Amino acid sequence: MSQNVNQPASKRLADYRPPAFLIPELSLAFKLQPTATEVTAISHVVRNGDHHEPLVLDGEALELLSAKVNGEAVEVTQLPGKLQVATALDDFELTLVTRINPQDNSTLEGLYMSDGAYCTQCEAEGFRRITYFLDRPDVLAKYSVRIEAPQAFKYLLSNGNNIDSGALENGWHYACWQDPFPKPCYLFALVAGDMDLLEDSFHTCSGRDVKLQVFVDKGNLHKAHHAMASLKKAMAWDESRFDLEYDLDIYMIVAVDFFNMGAMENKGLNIFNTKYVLADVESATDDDFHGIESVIGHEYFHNWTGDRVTCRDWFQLSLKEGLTVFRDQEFSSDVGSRPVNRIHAIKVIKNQQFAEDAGPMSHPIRPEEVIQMNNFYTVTVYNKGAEVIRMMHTLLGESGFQAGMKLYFARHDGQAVTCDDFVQAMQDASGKDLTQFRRWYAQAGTPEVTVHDSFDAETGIYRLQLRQQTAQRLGEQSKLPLHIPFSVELLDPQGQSLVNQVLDFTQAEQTFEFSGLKSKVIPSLLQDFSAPVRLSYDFSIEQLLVLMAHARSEVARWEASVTLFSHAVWRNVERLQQQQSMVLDSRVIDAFRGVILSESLDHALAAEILKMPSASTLIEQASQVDLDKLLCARDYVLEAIATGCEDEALVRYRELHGVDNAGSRAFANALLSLLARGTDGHESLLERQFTLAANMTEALGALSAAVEGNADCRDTLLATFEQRWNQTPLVMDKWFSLQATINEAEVLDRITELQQHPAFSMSNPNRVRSLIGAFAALNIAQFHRADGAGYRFMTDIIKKLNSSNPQIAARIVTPLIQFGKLDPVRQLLIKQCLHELLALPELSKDLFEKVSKALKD
Ligand code: B3K
Ligand code: ZN
Repeated sequence: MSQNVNQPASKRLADYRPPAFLIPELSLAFKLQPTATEVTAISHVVRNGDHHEPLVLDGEALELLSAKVNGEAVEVTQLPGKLQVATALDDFELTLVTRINPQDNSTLEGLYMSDGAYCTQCEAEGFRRITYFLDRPDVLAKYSVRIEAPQAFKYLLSNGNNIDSGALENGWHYACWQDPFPKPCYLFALVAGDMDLLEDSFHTCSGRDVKLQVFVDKGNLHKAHHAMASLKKAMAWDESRFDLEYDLDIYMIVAVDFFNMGAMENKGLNIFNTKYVLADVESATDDDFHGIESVIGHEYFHNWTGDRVTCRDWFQLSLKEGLTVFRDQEFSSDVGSRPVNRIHAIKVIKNQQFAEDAGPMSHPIRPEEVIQMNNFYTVTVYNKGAEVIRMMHTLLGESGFQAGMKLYFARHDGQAVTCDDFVQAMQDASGKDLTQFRRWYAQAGTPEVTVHDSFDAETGIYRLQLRQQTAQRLGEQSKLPLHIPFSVELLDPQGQSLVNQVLDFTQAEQTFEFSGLKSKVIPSLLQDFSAPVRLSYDFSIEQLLVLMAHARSEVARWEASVTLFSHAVWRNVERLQQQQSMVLDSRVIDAFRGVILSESLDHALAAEILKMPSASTLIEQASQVDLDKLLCARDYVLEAIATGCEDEALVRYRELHGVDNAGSRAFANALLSLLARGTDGHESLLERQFTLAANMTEALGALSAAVEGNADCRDTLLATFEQRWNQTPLVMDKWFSLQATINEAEVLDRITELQQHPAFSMSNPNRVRSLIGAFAALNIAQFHRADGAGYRFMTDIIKKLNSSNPQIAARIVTPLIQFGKLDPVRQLLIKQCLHELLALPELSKDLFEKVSKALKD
C-alpha cells in the first residue's frame, strides 16, 4: 500500500529529538461546565538549546479563546493538531485560554464525564485535548491547579497537595492543588464530583503518616474496603522488597464507571475503572478480589517506576510498564501463591502475546514505529516486557537486581529516560555483561527453541542440544541469537531430582553436557517459563507423567499437564484428518484422575490443571490450524476425561464444595465444570450450587459450568441471575460475558438482543468489552463460524465504535486481525470485512494502523 496524503503518519524512534522548548512550570485553572469548560493554562516556557525554531504545541478538539505572551496578545497559527506561537523570546510566560466540551467527549480521553462526574485520562496523548501543550513525556513541569465548579461537585481533586479551597459566588466553590514533583503532562489528573469517601492512613518506614482516600460512586462505600486494604499492603510491600517509600502526604484513588482501560497512575491521584476497585463477596469473585489487589499494586508501584522516573518518549513505554508489571507480579506472588501467579502470567504470554507476535501487530517490546500510541499498550510491551525484566532478575539474582534498581534511581530520579538507561544501571551495578541481552528490546517475534537430547550410557553423559531461531517477518531484519536463561531440572525415571540449573543459552546452537548420570534422565525444560520462547521437544507420555507427578517446580507440573492434554488433542486432529475415529490413551485419564484425588496438591494448583488448555492455547501451538477439527478434538478429549473421572470428580466435589477458601472454591468449580461435561450432566448439582451460593465465586462457578456444558437449566439460571443483579453494572458484565460465550448458532441473535438490555450501553467500555469483546476473544467456535457471520457482526460494531471511541474499537478488532493461521476461506471472509473497515470515510488512526497492517500481511 503506498503512502497516501490522507493516511495518518507514523513516528519513528530513530527520529527522536529533544524538545525545542521546556516548560518547567505550568499553572492551570478550570471553570467546569459540562459543554463549555474554560481552561486557562499559564506556561513558563524556556527555549531548549541554541536555535530559532518557533514554539509548536499539540492540541486536539480545543477552541482557542485567547493567547498571550508575557501578558500581551500574540499571533498564533492553528495547524491540524498543532498551534504555532510566533515569538523569538527565549524565556517567557505563555497564557492560553481554551474551551472544551467534556460532556460530549465520548473518546474518554482528555477531560470527560463519567456518570455526572468530571474526570481525566491523559496517557498517552490526551492532555492535548485539555489545552495546547508540549504533549510528550520528556517535558516535565511543576503543576499548580485551580478548579472551580458548582458546589454539587463536592470533591475537587488534582495531583499533589490541596493548598487552598473555599466558597465562591452563585453556589460555586474552588480548590487549589500543588504537586511538588515535576511530571510529564500524561500524569496530570482532575476529578470533580459528589462521591462516597473511604479514608485511612499509612505509616511509612521513615515515620510519616500518609492520608489514603478511596472515592467511589454513592452507595458503594462497603465495596471499597478491599481496595484500601490492597493499597496498604502494596505500600508496605514496596518498602520491604524494594526499599521504596511513598513521597507525598496524600494518595487518592477515584473509581469511575466509564474508563477505557484498567486504571491510571496519575501522580497522587489514581483514576480507576470501578472493576478494579469495587468488591464484596456477594458481588465479586475470588478472581476479582485478586485482580483488584494486583491492579491497585500496579498503579501504586508506578509512583516510582513511571512517575519519579518516567519515559523519554513513548517508544520506551516498556521501561515503566514491563518493570511495573514485573513488580506487581512479584507483589502478588509474595502475598499469595507464587506458582499460581506464575501460571497466570505464562498463560497471558502463550495465549495472547504469542498470538500478537504471530500477527500483523507484531512489535518488539520497544517498538520502532508507531501511528497511534494507544495501540501499543499491548501484551508485548506489558507482559513480554515483564518477562524481559524477569530474565534480568534471573540472570542477576535478587541482590544484583536490587542493586541495579538502586543505581537506576540514584542516576535517574526526576528524569525521563530510556530502556537502555535501565539496562545500563542493571549492568553497572551487577557487573554482568548485558550487551547481547539488549537484543530482547529490539527484536520482535517469539524465539523458537528446539531441544534434542541424548544419553551416552558408557560415559554417563547426558547431552542437551539447544537450537534457537526467531522467524523473520516481511520487511524485518534477520534475527540474531538472544541471551536466553534456560532453566532445567533433570529427574531420574523414579522422579528423583538430579540436576537443577539455569543454562546461559546465547548461541544459535549450543550443547550442554551433564556427567555422572546412571541412566537416561527426564528433562524438565524451560522451568517456570524462564524465557518467553516457544519450546519444541518431543516428550513421551511416560516422561510427561513423571513430570506431572514429580517435577520440583509446581509450574512445571502444570506445564506437563498442558503438554499431555495438548498432545492428546493434536493426535486426534491428525486422526480426524485421516478419517479415523478419535482415541484417548487411558494413562491421560489416569493422570487427571490422580490430580482430582491428590491429597497433597495445592487446591488452587489442582484447579489450574483441571481447567485444561483453552482453544486459544492450542491454536498458539501450531503454525496453521484446521479450526473445526481442532475444536472437535478438544471437545472429545475434554469429554473423555470428564467421563472417565466422573465418579472421582463427584466424590471430590462433595468434599470441597462449601469449604471457605479461594483455592478450594476454584478446585470445586473446576470439578463442577468437568461434571457438567460428563455423561450425567449433573443438573441438580449446578442448580444447587447456584441457588445456595454463599458468594459470587460459587454462583458464577455454577453458572459458567451450566453455560460451558450447555446444561438444560442454563437459561433459567441466567434469568434468575439477571433478576437479582440487574442494578449492579459490574455483575451484569459477568452475565453479558457468559452469554457471549454460548456455543450456539443463535448466540448472535442473543447478543443483538442483549444490546437493547437496559444495563447495556455502547458508550461504556466495560459493557462493550463484556458483551462484544468477550464474544470475539472467547467464543472461538461462533466468532469463526464458517459462514463469516461472526466476522460481519464484529465489523458492524467496530464501524459504530470507530467514531465514538476509537481506542475501544481498535482493542476489540484484535481477534479479527489475527487470522494468519486460519484456512483460506475464513481468511478471505475476514479480509472482506477488513477492506470494508479500511474504506470507512472517517477511519480513526487507531483502526487504520491495525487494519492496514493486517491487510498488508
Ligand atoms: N498507564 C496506564 C495505561 C494507559 C493506557 C493509555 N491508552 C495504566 C497502567 O499501565 O498502569
Ligand atoms: Zn502500568
